[in-house]
Amino acid sequence: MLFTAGCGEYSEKTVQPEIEEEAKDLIVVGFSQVGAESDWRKANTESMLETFTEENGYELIFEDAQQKQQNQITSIRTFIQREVDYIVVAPVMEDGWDTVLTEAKDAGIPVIVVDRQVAVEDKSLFTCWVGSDFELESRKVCEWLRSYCEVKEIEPDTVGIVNIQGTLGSSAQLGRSKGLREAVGRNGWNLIAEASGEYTQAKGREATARLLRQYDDINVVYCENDNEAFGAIEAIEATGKRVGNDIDKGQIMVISFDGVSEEAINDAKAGKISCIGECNPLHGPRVDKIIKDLENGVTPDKYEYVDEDIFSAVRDVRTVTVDDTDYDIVLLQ
Ligand code: GYE
Repeated sequence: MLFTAGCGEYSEKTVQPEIEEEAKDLIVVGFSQVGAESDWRKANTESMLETFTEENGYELIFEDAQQKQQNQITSIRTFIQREVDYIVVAPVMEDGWDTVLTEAKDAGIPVIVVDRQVAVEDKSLFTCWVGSDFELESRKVCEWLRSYCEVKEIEPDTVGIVNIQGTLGSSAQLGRSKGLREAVGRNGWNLIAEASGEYTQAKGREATARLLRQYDDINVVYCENDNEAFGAIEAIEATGKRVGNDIDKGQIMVISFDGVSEEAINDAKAGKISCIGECNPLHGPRVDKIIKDLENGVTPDKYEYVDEDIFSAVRDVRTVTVDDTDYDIVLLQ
């Protein structure tokens, strides 16, 4: 650089500094992702990778935690050492963040939490959160089941549910299990058993198969995501039973969450998944907007909930009402 200074014939002289300037201006984001356990997660990762590109003014350091919180803590410490501009974390579970987030705060690095939440007493340990209302998703789906049973004149005490839970201690699991338990209490259904399928197809299949061997009065398998539902369907069909809505005629109904993959939507169209509570994974642009706001001195909302639908191919229920709000079912054809 010094060498070329003043030598007009070197075109690098004018080009070079601009490139360096640009490189310096990139906003460095360290993102700790949960893993690659589900279709939802893959879509979420894609949304983040598509958004945080150099073209959009970012340098992204992406770390996959393989569903282990300890890996996330290690990644966050590395981000702090590397003095990133922002830390973005999709936390595996809610508890256990106080120490590492205090370290980030002491280093003066803003932390944006995405998807699941962190349960920290001191809310100043993170800048803001954006994601889904998992309990609301569950309440909508449970209200769909209540309406369906009402229309079909299925007695509440004949409804026997097993809950294939997500990763225990994650917000998505806590919210979806809470919504179900409350609906069970309110409606007089039977919650026969709960077991985690860790949001994967393989574990969902295993857990469902085990419960089907143990109990013979299961007629609803409530899966806390679609991938577990794929596994549940395989497990049910392997016993020779039929998957479907007609639980008063011996079929086993599968209910789930996400509605992200074509496979899930096709299963719903085919009547194999009766109802899906949508969970929106496209958080890249939302986090981008938050960072832009922060860069411009605008304080983002502490909690930002995204709007979500409810999908079904069953034509008997058209709307569900939760907390005085009506949600039209997106009827799949
Ligand atoms: O529903 C599931 C994923 O936290 C919302 O995690 C997310 C959940 C999603 O593995 O498929």
